[in-house]
Parts: sequence; C-alpha cells; structure tokens
Amino acid sequence: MSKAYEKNTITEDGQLLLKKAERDQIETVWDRYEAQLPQCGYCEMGLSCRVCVMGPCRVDPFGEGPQKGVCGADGDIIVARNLCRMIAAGAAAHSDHGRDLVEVLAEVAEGRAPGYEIKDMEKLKRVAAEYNIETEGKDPLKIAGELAHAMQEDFGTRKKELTLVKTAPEKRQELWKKIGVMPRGIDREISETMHRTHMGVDNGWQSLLLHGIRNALSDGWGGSMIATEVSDILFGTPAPKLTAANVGVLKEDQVNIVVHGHNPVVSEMIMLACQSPEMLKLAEEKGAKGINLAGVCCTGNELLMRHGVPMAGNHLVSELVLTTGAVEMMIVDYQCIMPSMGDVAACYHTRMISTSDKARFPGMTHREFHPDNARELAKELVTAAIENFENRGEVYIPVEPVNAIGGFSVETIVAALGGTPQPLIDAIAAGKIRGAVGVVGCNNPKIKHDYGHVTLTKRLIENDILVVDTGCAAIANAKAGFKVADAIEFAGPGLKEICGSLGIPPVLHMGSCVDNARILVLASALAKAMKTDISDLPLAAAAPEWYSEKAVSIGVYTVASGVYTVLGPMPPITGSMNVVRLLTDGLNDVVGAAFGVEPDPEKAAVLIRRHIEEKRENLGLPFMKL
Ligand code: BF8
Ligand code: SF4
Repeated sequence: MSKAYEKNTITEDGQLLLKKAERDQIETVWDRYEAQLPQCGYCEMGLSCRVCVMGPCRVDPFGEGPQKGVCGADGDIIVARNLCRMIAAGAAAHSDHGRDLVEVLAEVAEGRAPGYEIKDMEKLKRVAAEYNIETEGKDPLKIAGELAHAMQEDFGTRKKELTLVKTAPEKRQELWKKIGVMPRGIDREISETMHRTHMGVDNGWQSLLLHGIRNALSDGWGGSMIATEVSDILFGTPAPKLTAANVGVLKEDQVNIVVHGHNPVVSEMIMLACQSPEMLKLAEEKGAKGINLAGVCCTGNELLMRHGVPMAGNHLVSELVLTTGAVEMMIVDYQCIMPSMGDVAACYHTRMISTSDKARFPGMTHREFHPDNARELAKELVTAAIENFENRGEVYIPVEPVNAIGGFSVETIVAALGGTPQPLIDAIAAGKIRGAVGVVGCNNPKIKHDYGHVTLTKRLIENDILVVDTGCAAIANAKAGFKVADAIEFAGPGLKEICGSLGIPPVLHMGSCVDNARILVLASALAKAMKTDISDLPLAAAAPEWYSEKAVSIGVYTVASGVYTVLGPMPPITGSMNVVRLLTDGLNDVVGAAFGVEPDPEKAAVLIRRHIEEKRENLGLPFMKL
C-alpha cells in the first residue's frame, strides 16, 4: 500500500496506480485539482455571473465591494439563477440520453436497427399501458412505434403534464399541482429555465427556484425514467447477476476492451460483438485467451446490471484504468468522460474511440454509432482492439477483483419479496429494518475517493438501514465488498436477518444515474402500499461525493419527491443565505423534505439516522432517540 496516495483515495488499486501514474509521468485529476487551488471564492459561493456581456459580475460576500451586478441583480438572484442553470444542464443530460433511447426504439419499430430488438415484451406492454396505448393482440413492433411516438411527445409541449408523473403517489401529485411544479414537457422545462435565467426575465429568487424544482422533476419522473424504461424494453430488465469490481477485472492474457460513458445503445452492441465466435476466434489467433469486456462509470453499470459485465472503476479512476497498460481499446459515448483521457491513452498502446454525434474528445478517433450501423461498427471496433493486443507494452494489474452482485431492478426486488413490497414494510414496521437510503452520485477530488460512499454505507447498514445505490457510489460499494451475500456480516442484526433469509446483500445495486428513477419507483410503491406520501416514510438519500450538474438535478427531484437528501460537497449557494435557508429548511414546508450538507460521512450518517428515527416516530413505529 502506498502511503503518499492515501490522502487521495481509500482504494488499493487507486493508490497503486497513482504511484504508477507518477512513475509514467501521467497527470491525473488530482494533480489538476491541486493546480487549481485556491479555487475562485465568488464562484464557490455562486456569486459570480456571466449570463450577459454587461458582465461578468460578482457580488462581494463581505458587503464591502459591489452588492449588485451591472444589471442590478443581487446575490439572491445570481445564486438562484446559477443553480437553476445547473439543474437545466443536468436534466438536459439525462433527458437527451433518454431521447436517444427512444429514437432507437422508434428505429427498431421501423425495422431499421439491425442487432437491436425488444427484449422485455412484458415491460413494453406495461409501459405502453401507462401511455394509454392499446396492446391487446397488437404486434409488438407496432406497440414499440406507438410508445416511442408517445414518449417523444413527453419531450415536447403538447401535454399538460408528463405521462409517468401519474405513477407517483396521488398525494405527491396533488402537492406538485398545488405549488405549481407539475412538470409539463421535458424540453419545455429546460428551455424555460434558460429563458427565465436570461437577463431581465425572472428576478424572483423564489419563483426561479420553484421552476428549478419543476425542471428537475421533468428529469426524474420524465427523461431519466424514460431512459430507464426504454433501456429495459430494449436490453432487458435487470435481474441479480454475479460480477466483480476494481481494476483487477482486467485480464493480463485477454484482449481488454473498456466501455465508458452512459448510454447502453453503444455498449450493448460492443458486448454482442465481443461474444461473437468470429471475434473470439480472431482473438485466439492473435495469441489472446479471450476478449474481456469491462465497464467504467454508468455505461458500465448498465452492462453490469443486465449482464454481469465487470466494473473496472468509477469516475476518479477512469484515467488510472488506462495506466495499467492492459487496455487495448476504450470506447466512450458521453457524460463524465474527462477530456484528458486521450492524453493518458497516448502514453500507452490503448486506442480511444468516441462514438456519439454529440461528444468529441481530443486524442480520440471518432467512429459514430447510429442504430443502422451499430452492429457492424461494433464488430469493426472489436476487430481493431484485438489487432492492438500485440502492441502491448508492460502490463500492471496490481489487485485481485472483488466479487459483487448487481442487477436489483424494482421488479426483482419485489419478486424476491414474494410479489409485493409488504414484507419490506413489515420488516420496517417491526424495526428490523429501520429505513432505506439511496447512496448515489459521483466522485469528486474534494472528497477522498470512495471514502464518502463507503463510510456512509457502512454506518447505515450496521445500523439496520437498507442501502440501495447507483452510479459511482454503487461502484465504490462494490469494490468495498458490500455487494455479496456474505456482506450481511457488516449489517446490524435486523438487516442481517432479513437479507440473510432473502439471500441478498445489505447494499442493493440499482444501476446507473438515470436509474435513480428506479429508486423513485420503489419509494412510490412503498408509499402507495402504506397509503401515504413518500415524505412520510423513513427514507433518505445521500450524494457523498457528487460533482456534476446531473447530480444537482437528481438531488432537487429527490427532495421534491419528498426524500431528505444529504450532499457531501457544498453546492455553490452560500452567497445567498436566503437560498441556503430555503433549500436546507424552508423546503420542508413546501415539499415535505429538504437538503442537508455534510462532507464528513460519519456525521452524515448521524443526520440520516436521526431523520429516519423521526419519521418512524411520526408513523407511530418503534423509534430510538439519537
Ligand atoms: O451519471 S455518478 S460521476 S458516471 S454523474 Fe458521472 Fe456522477 Fe459517476 Fe454516471 Ni452519475
Ligand atoms: Fe452582470 Fe446582470 Fe449580466 Fe449577470 S446578467 S453578467 S449580473 S449584468
């Protein structure tokens, strides 16, 4: 174990590869973070504005310098505007990803997407029914076409409200209507945020933030939910699968291909190509024992959930995965792919391929995937990766992989419980499980890599709180060994008993970041079964190491759905005490939940436990005072 790198990451593979990176003179995200210090205080507080060219402006937080921008906007307005723009960008990222899937579904319906098909017929019919599409005796491709069309309308402006919003508990829907945040078209809310935050439009910090909530809801109950549902329809609804995590999943004697990004449209085709006998034969001819596909970040989570494809690492180690020298090819789509990746790869034999018409990167070869060429292009790329095997130099894979189980869709969780959420509710009522928490989100060099996720998760499960996770948090917890049946040894006695009897780990991998929609569906199912609202349940969420605009959108729709959410890093809002008070307290009176901010996961665990016990007390369940 390397002492010098312990301050950056708790992971053994991360520490050892950081040492290797230093030896190879590779600059990493941590080096660049340090070079940026001290970061701009105005920006950190949300008090700088470059919305127009009368600026850029800043408001002095100490009251000595300017208190208003050139246009007259004060700190409250500037902070609220900046936050809303973060929500819009995050909602756009998730929702545009959803749109890409809907477009593939439409192409499948037209027979123009060779290699793609409808994998989950039951889900196709169930989701179609939500859209009031008649399915009885109808050809599945016709249903798929009509569903794709109806979903496309959700993106536009033809409806008063998004279709899937009606799957939320009724009380929640009524509340959203009452306070005027019922999301309409997905694109419409994003576009309206950009309009409202233009100079001289919405200058009420409260009304801005209220629209920010509506925009975020259009992501959670719209774009992200559509992304998840259509991914399940096209690629199958996940069920528990054995897999493995950390850089040790790379294989010295095989061709290693790593997929990085978010959209399964590309990675699923790569996986199929990797499995084809023709490709396996070619790999053998080139002296490799096989083709090993691994994931990084959320496209990795998508493959892990559905096929058990192993996970090489999460966001902050994406550069380090390349320093193993073992990766023949990395294929990326979009989101969270550092623009430095091409530079790192240039020091090894790794070939870097970008695939999305909307995402280019320095040092990568651009090979664009579209539904009509995806199958053939995937084969071409895998062939090129195999041919690159002989160009390998030194290989350094310093750790053994950790086993994990992934693939807990709501469907499989409910099935494991015997077809209804009732046993889970009974366990919560009896106090064997005190509550459930979604630990989600990214890595961020401001927090020691994986420390936030792993520490918080450990404290929660040892206090009988069930953890569900997604995104980079889920990868961190897989690497920490929390996702095997034996991990019940880390759990408190009640959680251990329940998970032990069901044969499931105490930490359930629910997928990628768009799959936070699955957590909404689960929370909604619990609330409906208990005939109450989500905000009454002993639930919470946490994003201990978040960094991205997507995470801001997720946080806001989670709180707006009634779930207390604790953030690790502070969002850029401290320049306005009005905004801080609203988000951390005032929202309780508006949506029945608010944010907490606590970078220390030990303290975050206490905040969450206290919240859960309070909710239990309110429900008349046995509770303990903390
Ligand atoms: O969508 S958790 S670092 S990879 S943003 Fe990105 Fe954050 Fe990872 Fe996935 Ni989500
Ligand atoms: Fe400055 Fe106002 Fe323009 Fe922002 S919108 S840059 S505060 S003048």
